[in-house]
Amino acid sequence: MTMSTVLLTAFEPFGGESINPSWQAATRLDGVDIAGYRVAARCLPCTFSGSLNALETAIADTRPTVVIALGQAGGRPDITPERVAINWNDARIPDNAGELPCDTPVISGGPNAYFTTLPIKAVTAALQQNGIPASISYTAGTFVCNHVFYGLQHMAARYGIAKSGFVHIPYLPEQAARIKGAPSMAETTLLTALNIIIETCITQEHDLRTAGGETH
Ligand code: PCA
Repeated sequence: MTMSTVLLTAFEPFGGESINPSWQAATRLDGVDIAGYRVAARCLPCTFSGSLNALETAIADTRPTVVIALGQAGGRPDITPERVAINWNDARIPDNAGELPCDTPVISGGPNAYFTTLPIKAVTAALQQNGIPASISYTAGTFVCNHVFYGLQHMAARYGIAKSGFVHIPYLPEQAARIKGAPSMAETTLLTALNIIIETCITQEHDLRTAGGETH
């Protein structure tokens, strides 16, 4: 019997950085088995025009049951599983192809938004219980990460993906060292976190119903 696959996507560096923590961590899990699943890690270009084609190719190649897309959220202090992807592109900085879309849809005619189908409250609780700072985020921004998250949710049903979503991660210490006051998370902690995230997404059938959310 062939093993089911968890596809872990991450991004190449962008915005003048020379590394992206999402790929630094994800690449180390390529080919690893977690909770009876095989992890396939793929790096996506940080471009509006190329990221969704690359994602679709990765999905077609690996035929995953679960897809967890990762990206860098520089300035966030903790790991943030995302709740919602919106059908909106609005770039503050050029992407890696120099594109700067302003107020365009990710997919013309698509629904305004998609929710994650990952058990993000269970993921957040599991991370916290293991001493790793985490909180749910209610915006993945309007740059390439949101673009990929929206596109992923849009294609999930077509490819028989049971659970999919997006998780933002902080800077690595070597990135934060160049920006006064910037928070960061060590790569070893990130790797522990990714193992917990993957295992929880595989094993948790229904999300927890615990109080959370934001008041502002
Ligand atoms: N973070 C960016 C795009 C690529 C990445 O890692 C974002 O949050 O949109």
